[in-house]
Amino acid sequence: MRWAKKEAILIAKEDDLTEAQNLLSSINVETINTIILRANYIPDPKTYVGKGRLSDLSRFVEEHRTDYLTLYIYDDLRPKQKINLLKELKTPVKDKVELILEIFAEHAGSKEAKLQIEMAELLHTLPFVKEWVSRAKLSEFPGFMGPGRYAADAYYTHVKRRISRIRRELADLRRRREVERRLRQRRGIPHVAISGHANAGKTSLFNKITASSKPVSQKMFTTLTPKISTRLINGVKVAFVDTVGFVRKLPHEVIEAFYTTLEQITSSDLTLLVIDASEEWRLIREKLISSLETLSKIGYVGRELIVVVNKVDLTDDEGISTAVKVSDVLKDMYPWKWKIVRTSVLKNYGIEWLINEVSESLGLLTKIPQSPTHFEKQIVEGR
Ligand SMILES: Nc1nc2c(ncn2[C@@H]2O[C@H](COP(=O)(O)OP(=O)(O)O)[C@@H](O)[C@H]2O)c(=O)[nH]1
Ligand SMILES: [Mg+2]
Repeated sequence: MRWAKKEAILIAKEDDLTEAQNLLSSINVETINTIILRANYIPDPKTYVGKGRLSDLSRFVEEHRTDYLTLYIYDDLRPKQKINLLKELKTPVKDKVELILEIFAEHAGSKEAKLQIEMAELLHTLPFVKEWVSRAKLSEFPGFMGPGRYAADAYYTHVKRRISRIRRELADLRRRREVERRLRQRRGIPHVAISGHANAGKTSLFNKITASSKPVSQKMFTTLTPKISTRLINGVKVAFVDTVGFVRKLPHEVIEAFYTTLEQITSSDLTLLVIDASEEWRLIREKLISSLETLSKIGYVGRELIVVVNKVDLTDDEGISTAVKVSDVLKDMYPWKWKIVRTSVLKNYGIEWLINEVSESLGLLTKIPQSPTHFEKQIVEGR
């Protein structure tokens, strides 16, 4: 079976552009057209983009139409705006919340996380469905969005029922979760979670460590593959988990789903926090601090943390100055044991050191002594 490549038209404010692009490429969506809005752009209340832009867009969609073309607007959309866009463009339209949920869905390991995401999706859809129902009643929608008011009504009822069903299932699952966690611990495979913001290099590192090469162009297939894989370290099987990326300014509707998706970190024996050393320090610092706050919020406490300073091939000092600054932040903010390892996944630099440190942290070996100067430069430790 062949899977067609998903294509996107992206609309984002300039401040959010890089983040939006990173998120899209992390789910293998190819952006074929990007519209950048001023940071202080005030959306058109009817169509978000405004009349002129909409007719340009409409022409573009007409010329590039496939079943896999989606318009992503990296912002909040009101029901009215979304419906008008759908009506005019006749191609799927997704807003920021929907994009983020699409990414969570790829990483959701447990049934609980999957349900939590579906629930967030449904709750987010509800206002759109309501708008659709009321327009169908005015018979404003004879064609595109379904056969009319009965279909719209039925769908609305279906969504409401599904939401209450999920609520009950989630309550059930929560009760069983503790039991499952204890079982998993008894099974005895240590779990290492790979965390960090989008584009830091988590998936690359995961692939490198577990030597799994994921198909990048087959979106459906990657989605079905659990992002967990094992590797033998000193004869012991260790599971690595590629977790969902942290996102700045997370919309409140998705926070619960986000935390549940991150339970792979909460239940891990060790977490790696990957950061991109090629970014500006201001940005690295902001992301590092918010990551440490997220880790503590989801209950990753009392455990060791390995910060992986990645992409050092793009720095002119092999990431040393970044590692030093990172260690200052950790001294202030991370009250438990931590280490910093500098890597370049791309150039295969530092990976063996990292494995060695993981192994030591999990208690799988006593540390191989290295010459002190060499060692000090390579790995910084605290507490
Ligand atoms: N220069 C450089 N690029 C890297 C390195 N590690 C990852 N990348 C690139 O960074 C981008 C994001 O990597 P990815 O693993 O998808 O990041 P994720 O979003 O954290 O999973 C990709 O284009 C990778 O090829 C590295 O060490 N050096
Ligand atoms: Mg990734």
